[in-house]
Amino acid sequence: TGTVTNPRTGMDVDAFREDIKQHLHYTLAKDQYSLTEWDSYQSVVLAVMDRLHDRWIDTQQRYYNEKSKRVYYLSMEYLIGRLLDNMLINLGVQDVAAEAIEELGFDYDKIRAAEVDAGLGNGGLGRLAACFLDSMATLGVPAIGYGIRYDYGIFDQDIKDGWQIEKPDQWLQYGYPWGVARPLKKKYTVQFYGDTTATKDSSGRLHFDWTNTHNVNALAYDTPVPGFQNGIVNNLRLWKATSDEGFDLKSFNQGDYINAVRNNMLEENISRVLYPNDKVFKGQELRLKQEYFLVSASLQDAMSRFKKQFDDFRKIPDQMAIQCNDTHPNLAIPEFMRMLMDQEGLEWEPAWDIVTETISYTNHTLMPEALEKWPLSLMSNLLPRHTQIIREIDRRFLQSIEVESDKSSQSDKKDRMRIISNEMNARVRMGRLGIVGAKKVNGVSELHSNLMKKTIFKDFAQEYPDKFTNVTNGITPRRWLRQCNRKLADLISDRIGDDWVTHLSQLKQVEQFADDPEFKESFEQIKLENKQKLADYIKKTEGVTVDPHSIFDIQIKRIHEYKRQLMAVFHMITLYNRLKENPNADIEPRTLLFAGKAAPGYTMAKLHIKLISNVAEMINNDPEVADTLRLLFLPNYSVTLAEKMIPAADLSEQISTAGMEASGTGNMKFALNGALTIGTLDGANIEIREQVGPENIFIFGLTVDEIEEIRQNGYDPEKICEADKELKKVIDQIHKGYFSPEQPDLFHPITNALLKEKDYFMVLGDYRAYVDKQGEVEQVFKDKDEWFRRAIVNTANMGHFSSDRSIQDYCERIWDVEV
Ligand code: DL6
Repeated sequence: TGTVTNPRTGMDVDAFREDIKQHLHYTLAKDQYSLTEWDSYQSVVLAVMDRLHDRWIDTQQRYYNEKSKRVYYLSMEYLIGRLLDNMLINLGVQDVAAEAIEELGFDYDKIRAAEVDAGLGNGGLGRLAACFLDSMATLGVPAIGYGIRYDYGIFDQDIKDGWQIEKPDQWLQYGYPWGVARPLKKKYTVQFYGDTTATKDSSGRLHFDWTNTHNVNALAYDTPVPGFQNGIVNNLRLWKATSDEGFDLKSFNQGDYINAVRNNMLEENISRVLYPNDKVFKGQELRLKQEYFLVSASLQDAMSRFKKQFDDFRKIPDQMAIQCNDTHPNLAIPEFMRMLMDQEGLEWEPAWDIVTETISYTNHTLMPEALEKWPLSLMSNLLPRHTQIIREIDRRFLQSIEVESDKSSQSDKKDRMRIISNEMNARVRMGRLGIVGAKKVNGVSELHSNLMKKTIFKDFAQEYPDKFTNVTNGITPRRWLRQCNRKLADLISDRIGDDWVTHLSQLKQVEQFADDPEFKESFEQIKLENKQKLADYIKKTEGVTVDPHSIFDIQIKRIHEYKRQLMAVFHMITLYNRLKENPNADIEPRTLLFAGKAAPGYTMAKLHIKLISNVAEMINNDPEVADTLRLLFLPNYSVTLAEKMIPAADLSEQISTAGMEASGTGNMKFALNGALTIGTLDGANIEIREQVGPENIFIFGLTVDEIEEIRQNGYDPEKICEADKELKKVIDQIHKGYFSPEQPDLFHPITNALLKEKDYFMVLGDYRAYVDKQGEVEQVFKDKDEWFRRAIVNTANMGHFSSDRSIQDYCERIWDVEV
């Protein structure tokens, strides 16, 4: 795995141990008297980094020498989590390192735990980017991930008295040993504000200048991304905003040193903090600055790499594929046009051909409130030249579209398709810009890609039928099985070898053991051990005892009305009511676990957390039910917490309103680890059902078409509530303060949203189907043989959901890169 000749970076225990010792002494100046957990962790990281560096340099040199086409993945989010295990596994030295660490008298588990999660993302979109990095390196795709090195990633969540409290994420407090600052030979300056002027040159050609700008520097921090045991190390390059003395020259010249420096801080604010909103567009200027900052720095970097080896710009599409992770980096389109025209002197048409052969865009949501629509006034002030270019893109686009002959429908269609909306407060629609300027546009599951073409981008799909494609999401089997569930990984490898780690479809072979008693027993035993471990964690952190023999029913994801955590709570309350009415009711012991963050400004989601907490309080403290039911909201959901919870799950909750979850990726992680899914026909659940077979997944609820029909015919949640005694009781209890006796009207916003405001997410519409399906779950769970047969079949059929397959699809369908 790579060419290593230096004895210092040997892959054996002795070399490892000695290197760690050297770092402790010579890099960190620590001895046994002053050593802290952080120091031990850091010395291990430094030793791992030593081993990555040879391969990192080799890989990058090879890409250069082979003039490889590069994939530039642009993402505002990378939810990479902890890296130590990931690095060791991919280098193939996890056991070696563990031994070296133990020989030094350190505790491997404690060292792992000393690492802080790099939480530079909100949820699915950011975690997907992280899985893709792993897969691109594993497949040997010459890729660079570009992002922002936020000083503060996703906030830390505390739960106080049942309410979410946000605290700043201090991930950089002691430095980040996986990320190295790389002052580049050429400084990248990112411009903002200023004026544009057009001048004619001697040949009469218009030339545009962008002057009087505020400038910010982009400093690169690189983190190595090793492939799985293949000697390849790609790069994740995160930009930090810095300013230098050049910035506020005026203050400096006037001797106002303090103010000049203070203003520098304003510019550095660009990379200060990750916006914590999941699926709401807020339109703040600082966010637009962040987006442009990422785009500008990354494209400068990509272009300078290109120009080192090529001088014919027409070669760009053969040398680069740029992928925009959602619309957030879609300013890449006008920015690339600006660079090619204003800096490199190309005319519009050839520049446009290059851009539209190079940049592609992934859509991750259909929710209207998430779509980026920047006020034109804001954009033209911050990015005047880009705004001109977008206007011109829009003008040419509208001119080009074929419209029906009659005038009225012609203007209708044009109005519907404008990039810059034709309204009083005009807005720039970033999705449309992405479609017009991109080579390909993809959705993230079959259903989502189809709905995208049928709903929000219908006119565009008709206009550009070949631009639209699907790439179903995936997850990396390295982290989401090999790393988080070592015992299951080993059990599988024992039977079928370990090729599955990079060829996940090999798992299919496991299906033959679905009825093999020995295999099944081991599978079951491992699940139980994982549940016990999670139970220990819960005991330690929450002080609550949970029974590892109960059904571990888990919903972990952002808290959002469309994800319907509410429905799972309603089910729990229903079980509670049944038990209270009849202490002998036949109810299978169940532990319902939630974790997830709510956007700080999302009042309703925060109230959902409070409801869960209050119901938990009541259930867990009621001796009449506490042997059967347990409910917990585990604070501060993170990649690390997911790695503890997913291997311990029996039941995976994927219960979004059909049509609203673009894909989901948690659903794949759970099934891979042998949990059965209870879910709606939404996002990738549909493809999971196809893969595992309908008899091995608990599907319930309204379909997209049914929902549309019901909406058209008038949906009446009050009627549904009145007709269902159990549901009515749940709603009444919540409304009347049964779970909030000190403030009986506390949860009125919830019940009002469901009844008065017509339950947009159709929680009531799906409640009965869900509760009934949960009854089926209980029946199957009683039959352990059948349950684990299904669990094994689930694991065995997850091959399709490897992010390696997703990346292969991107390479074939979008990037034109051979793998
Ligand atoms: O594609 C990754 C992930 C999907 O699995 C989720 O279903 C989807 O909700 C999520 N989308 C976003 C979009 N956010 N914004 N804007 O996070 O993407």
